[in-house]
Amino acid sequence: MNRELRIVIVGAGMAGIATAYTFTQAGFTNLTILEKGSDVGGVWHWNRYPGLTCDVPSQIYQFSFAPKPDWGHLWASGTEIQQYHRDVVERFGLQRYLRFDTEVTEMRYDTADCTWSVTTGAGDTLTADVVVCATGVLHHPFVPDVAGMDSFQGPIVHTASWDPDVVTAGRRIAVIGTGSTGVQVVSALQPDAEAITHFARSPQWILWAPMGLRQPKVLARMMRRWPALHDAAYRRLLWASGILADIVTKPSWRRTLVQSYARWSLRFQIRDPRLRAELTPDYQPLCKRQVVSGSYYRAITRPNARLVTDRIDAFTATGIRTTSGEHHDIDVVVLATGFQAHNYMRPMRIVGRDAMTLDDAWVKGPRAYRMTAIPGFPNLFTVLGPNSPTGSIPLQYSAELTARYIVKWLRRLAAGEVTAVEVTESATDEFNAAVAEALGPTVWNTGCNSWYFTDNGTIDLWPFDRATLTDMLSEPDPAHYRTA
Ligand code: NA7
Repeated sequence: MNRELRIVIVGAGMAGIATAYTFTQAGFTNLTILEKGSDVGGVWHWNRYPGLTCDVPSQIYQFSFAPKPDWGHLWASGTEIQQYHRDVVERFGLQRYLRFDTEVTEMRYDTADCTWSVTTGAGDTLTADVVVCATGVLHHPFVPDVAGMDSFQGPIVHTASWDPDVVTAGRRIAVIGTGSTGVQVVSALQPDAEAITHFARSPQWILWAPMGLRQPKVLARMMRRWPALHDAAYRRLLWASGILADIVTKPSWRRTLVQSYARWSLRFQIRDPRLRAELTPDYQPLCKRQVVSGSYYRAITRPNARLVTDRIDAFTATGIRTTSGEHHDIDVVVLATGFQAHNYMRPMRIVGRDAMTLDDAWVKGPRAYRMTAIPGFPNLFTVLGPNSPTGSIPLQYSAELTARYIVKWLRRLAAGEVTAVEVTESATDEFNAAVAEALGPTVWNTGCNSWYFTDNGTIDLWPFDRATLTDMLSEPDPAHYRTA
């Protein structure tokens, strides 16, 4: 290498860890990872609500370079996943690059030097040759603006900023939101609540799965003893995940079968026709991010639980009033109302070439080239950026692949072959046109609203299969980049 690149990675969540590992393995060790939280893990650091469980099986929700044979459950809890991230960071010596409690507020590109000035909330400025934004997708909690919220006298807690001091046992709890989080939190809080009211503006399809199943200890012993077996199991699961990508991206009998299973999950578990009608969505299964649970339908039929499908009109001092005029007396409100999923690295101010801001570049919604490069922003990459496969392909796979792709540019920059690299507008347009076309037949486009949609009505997902993902990110195409 002719020069040592100064690299800043923003974010120490799953994408940031995958990137840091990949870069250090490739010999790029002049790294600083800036993390606004006090720990690694990203979404698994911020989310600590009761019942938090990953809806992807643990043996596939892990880094390929750090297989964990002994997950406690087939679907791991948030706590166990968070510990896994800490362990990986320690095992690969990544702590030395980390700066916690450091929020990036601004990044500014200097065209003359081909460097980025990265400013933190504390007012420090770092100079970087390359910046990687690994800032996550489900990051900024969405808090609805409901009339009278300020007047409510009890605690209101968002699941993504859970307050462990909030007492829920023996209380009358309201849970607002029916996504994966709402379903998990209702299931977890119902047994000890005096009463739990689930406000369901739009019911979701819920696939039954035994989410509480422990991973057999013998499996861990076998995989520890024969790593090749573990490796084979991982690759088999990766292959199996391809079936999911196929199901969601192309109409087929396989999609119909899974959708029938979702309908069956409801019919089989909810016998009361009135409740079943209330729990039946008016869109196709799999259209929204699919909710998976083995306990929700049981919880919502308990005597202390109630489903409310009337719209919320307002909060009062003592509860919630719905549009039918009914008042629900409530002690604690849990907002399981999701995230502003398309903010990515904002609200940080990013100023690229020719004083272009990211807000200007994304005025019509977030867009990038192959999830990772943005025209106007040289020497800046995203890992799990716009159009990441949050609905189909394992995110660790995608993050590692993207990091390896970026390494190809790091090598050329370090060798002095180029000092600046920027994706072209035309390559980005071409990629986005292909994405838009491929999104047509996906199940996400069959008539529901979900966090997959941007404010501009586009779907922020990856509509291709894993082979296409791998192919697109195997080697940078020089024709798609402008270099200096
Ligand atoms: P989601 O899936 O975005 O769900 C948010 C829920 O909150 C959804 O049911 C919304 O109803 C509901 N919501 C939002 N605002 C309101 C108001 N004002 N009134 C009533 N209901 C409201 O977030 P999650 O945290 O559950 O899951 C996010 C992802 O994390 C999940 O997909 C997995 O990938 C892991 P709506 O459907 O808009 O009518």
